[in-house]
This record gives sequence, structure tokens and C-alpha cells, in this order.
Amino acid sequence: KNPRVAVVGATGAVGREMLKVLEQRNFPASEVVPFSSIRSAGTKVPYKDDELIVRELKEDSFEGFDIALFSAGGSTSEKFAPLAVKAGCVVIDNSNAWRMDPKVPLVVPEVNPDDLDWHPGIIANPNCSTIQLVVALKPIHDEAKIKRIVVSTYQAVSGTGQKAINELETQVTRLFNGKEIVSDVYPHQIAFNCLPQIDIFLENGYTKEEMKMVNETKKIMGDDSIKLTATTVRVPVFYCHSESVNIETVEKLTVRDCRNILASAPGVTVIDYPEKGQYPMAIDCAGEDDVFVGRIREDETIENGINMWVVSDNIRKGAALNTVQIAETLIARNLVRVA
Ligand code: A2P
Ligand code: 11C
Repeated sequence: KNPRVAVVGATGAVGREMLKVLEQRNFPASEVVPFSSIRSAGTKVPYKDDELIVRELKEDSFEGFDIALFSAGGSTSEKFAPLAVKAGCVVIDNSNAWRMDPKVPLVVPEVNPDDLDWHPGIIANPNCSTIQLVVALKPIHDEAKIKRIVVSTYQAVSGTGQKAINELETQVTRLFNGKEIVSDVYPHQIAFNCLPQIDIFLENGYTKEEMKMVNETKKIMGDDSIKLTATTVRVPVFYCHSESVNIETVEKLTVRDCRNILASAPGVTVIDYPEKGQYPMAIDCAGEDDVFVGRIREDETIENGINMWVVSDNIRKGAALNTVQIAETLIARNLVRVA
């Protein structure tokens, strides 16, 4: 029997993509039901050749479901994920609510699928900027052991949600027409600008997004010894996060070693032809599933260092696709109880 699937936050940027990914991958669901807050309840979302009517999420919504995919923000997950588990669902949660809970596995299927074995009903989907980083770095860590990572990100507005996509679009249009603009979603103008702030500032001077990258990377890679420092920047791009990544390894790796390791790594595509001016770019990677790596070169300032450029669709691999891949892996490993 196939599982019945609830999609919570189905009207959002990630929720809509989840429906698309379930459809594209022909996910074996007996039924897929979209949920949102009361604001969008009754509206329709496209699924397969049809439209599904969105239901309001309520405390008793999860009766009869087997899998619940959540992408409706941390407070919705905190309140409703335990109710879904109580109703017999496995929850795969896109929010920040459970990620660092030691009882909850934080999973990227290409990196740590075995962590699914100890799930307590909830599995956390990592932050988008972390997912693409660990997909690219795990195969290198396995080969040469990474000591330290320095990462700077160039993150798309879709990471903030649908309202931020609208804000960039509106600001660009109004500026071109010589009109006044307002910034509601971001603290400053995002059109034609770069904001070195993603999420709130913490006491140590880093942003929450930067510390997510530090903490989540260690948990997913299962290695607390990896040192990571990050600067996360919002850029006026709609889809795909790009990352400048510098690593220091214990073992020496040449550029050719790195290209070979990454070329055979699951979920990675190498585009690295500097002589032809070819490298991954956000506009080309949008809508794609893989993590794209290019500009691989030695860091000539240290003994064992590599620089690279890592791009992936933050809404797909960074969120919706990774969530659905977790669900597929759970099914393949017989870790979903279908009522
Ligand atoms: P709604 O459309 O009713 O606001 P995004 O991140 O793109 O802004 O999307 C957020 C998603 O989370 C939307 O589908 C939104 O539904 C949903 N959501 C927000 N708050 C709640 C809530 N309290 N209960 C259920 N869904 C919620
Ligand atoms: C961004 N990375 O691009 C964020 C979005 O913890 O899931 C995802 C936030 C999260 O703004």
C-alpha cells in the first residue's frame, strides 16, 4: 500500500516545489493533500494534470496520513509536527525547529542516509546553503579529511519565501520606471544591492544563517572537528545559492584529484572549463537537481588548500527535492509505517 502524504505550507515557494517534485519523480503516494494557514485555505495548487484544494491546517489534520512534509516556518513545525507524529506520520521538516535536537536526524541522502535509521518520527531537512555545501564536500572529506572550511555565500531571495521574490520583482520594476520603492521583507533595498545579513545577528557578531552553516555541517558530516567560518550574503538573484568555498585538508589533493572525486560523487555535476569560460551559474542551475561545482583550483597560500565555486537550486536540492529524497529513502529502507 502506498503512503498518504500531507504537504504543509503547500502555497509557499518551497511547498509548491514539493508538489512539483513529487509529481516529477512519480512519488508513490496513494494521495497528496496540500495544507496552509486559514489565509490560503480553499485556494487551489497545481498537481499532476489537476488542481488540489488547499485545506486549513488544524490540530486533527493528520489522521489517516503516513508522511507529512512540512515547510511552513519554525513555529508551525514546533506546534504541528508532534501532532503529526502522534497521528502516526513520519514528519520531514524543512524548518529550523528540530535541526539541532540530538534526537532528530539531520539528513542529506547523499551524505548521511544511515542517520535515518534512528529517527524518532521527525527528520529535519537542513538549511539550503548547508545542503549544497555538504553534498560537494563529503566526498572530499572521505578522501582527504577536511580540517577547515571558509565559505562566503551569494544567496537568492527565494530562500526567504514568496514575499521576497515579489519584493525583488517589484523593486526592479519600480526603479526602472523611476518610482519610489519600499523594503518590507529585507532591512535594505535588495534590487541592485548585496546585503551581508541573512536572518538576525547573534551575540558573537555572526548571523543566524552563518551559525546554521557551522553547526549543521558538523552534525550532517558526523564530525565535530571540522572548523567552518561563514559570511552569508543576500544577492538580487531569484533562484540558486552560489558559494565561494575554501577548504584545508589533512591529505594533499591536486585539482585533478578533486575534479575526479567530484565527477563521480552522487548528486554532483562538475562544470569546470576555465579555458572556455565555463563554470556553474545561478541562471543555468535553476530548476536543476544537482549541486554544480566549478572554478576548482589550488589555494596557493597554504600547503593543502582548494578553492571552488558551488551552485545549486536552493528551492529544489536546498529544500523540496532533498525532502522528497528523504521520503524516498525512508520508503526504500522500510522506515515508514503505512496505516
Ligand atoms: P499561507 O499561504 O496560508 O500563508 P513562504 O515561505 O513562501 O512564505 O510560504 C509559507 C507557507 O507556510 C505558506 O504555504 C503558508 O500558508 C504556510 N503557513 C504559514 N503559517 C502557517 C500556519 N500557521 N499554519 C499552516 N500553514 C502556514
Ligand atoms: C535563506 N537559507 O536563503 C535561508 C532559507 O533555515 O530553512 C532557509 C531557512 C532555513 O534565506
